Amino acid sequence: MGPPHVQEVPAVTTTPQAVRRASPRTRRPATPVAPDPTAGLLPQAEPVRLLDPDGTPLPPRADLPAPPVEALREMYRRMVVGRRFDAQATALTKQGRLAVYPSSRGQEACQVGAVLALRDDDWVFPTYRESMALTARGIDPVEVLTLLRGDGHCGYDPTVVRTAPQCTPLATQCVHAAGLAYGESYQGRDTVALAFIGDGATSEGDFHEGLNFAAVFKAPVVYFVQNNKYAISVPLSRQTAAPSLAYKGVGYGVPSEQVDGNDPVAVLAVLTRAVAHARAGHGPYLVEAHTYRMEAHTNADDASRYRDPDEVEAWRDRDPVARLEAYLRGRGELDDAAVAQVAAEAEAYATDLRTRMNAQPVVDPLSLFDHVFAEPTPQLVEQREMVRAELAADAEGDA
Ligand SMILES: Cc1ncc(C[n+]2csc(CCOP(=O)(O)OP(=O)(O)O)c2C)c(N)n1
Ligand SMILES: [Mg+2]
Repeated sequence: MGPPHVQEVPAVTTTPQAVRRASPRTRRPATPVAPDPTAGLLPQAEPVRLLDPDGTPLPPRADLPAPPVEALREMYRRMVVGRRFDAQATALTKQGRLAVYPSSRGQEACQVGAVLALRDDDWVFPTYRESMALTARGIDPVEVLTLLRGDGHCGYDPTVVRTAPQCTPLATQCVHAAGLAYGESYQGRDTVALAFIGDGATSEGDFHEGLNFAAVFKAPVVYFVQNNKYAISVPLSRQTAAPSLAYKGVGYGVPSEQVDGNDPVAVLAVLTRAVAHARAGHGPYLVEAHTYRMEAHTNADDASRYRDPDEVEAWRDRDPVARLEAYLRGRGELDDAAVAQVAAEAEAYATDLRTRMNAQPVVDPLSLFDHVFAEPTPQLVEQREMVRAELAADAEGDA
């Protein structure tokens, strides 16, 4: 009850049922019901899931074609090799061969599913967490790890492998992806750009600006949020009050979906549909995958200070690699021999990486000034000369 001088005003309802009920009593003509402006934009209430956590298939869905089994076998292979790569990279930090490594263990279905949903001539805009996606894309793992070794430059040529350098400033890749995708469509090409982003980074302005620009200009971008539940030590509950991150699309007119990110079949199916939407000229698409970061944020972080070990154990039961293996075995598409063959391939991949990472790279400090601008600015030329003179003086001092 409000104060006595304030008249109680009945709540305004706009549901079609309310309009129908009110009409006969007031004898006014029925108010036409406007079409739902959010139709096709909102995600399903529950994340899309096609496999149970133990790999048992769920009933097929009419709205979502199942990926071909050959693609799933290839997904399994790349996920197993990817997991071994990830473990090797973590070990290299302990040996002092890598400065820092953000693991994506537990996120294999997302990392590999995104790559398999794209064509080789599409573009990927990764964050620091996506080393596994880049190796799954076929980029040399030593080149992938170059930045994380402390080199000032990305180890691969982005224009050759159609993959931007891994972004550490959160969400900046969202605007880069929108710009590139718009440029490609403007020139009549049907390239799609996929931008990875974390749950925490959806709170950054660049995520919203990228989404808005892409929607207004119908840029063919898939924004792929890997909601791994933490932004370093900040849990999702302190990050957002939205029902789920996929609901952030509707405000920009971007169709969105949420998916079980540890269900490889669902991830590939949902991302394939999102990429097809963008390629067909309908503009951007937002996908949120519910997954979990099994390791600490990086090797420099101690996750036991802010995470309950029981929570981690519960996610171990939803392991995406074991889930896909069980599914493929159940369909007769994978046997012990095939599993052993993939494991041997993964081991050889890790051995080769270890051997090549043992070679100490020689980095010329002056290369820091290369590739910043096509034509260096006068300030850069001056700074480069200062560094060169200092290095020369040091060398003389040593002699
Ligand atoms: C603009 C900016 N602010 C802060 C940071 C520091 N930072 C690095 S990673 C990170 C957490 C990001 O979490 P999330 O987006 O969920 O990605 P995840 O690491 O979980 O993959 C923060 C705050 C940064 N790199 N850039
Ligand atoms: Mg996160």
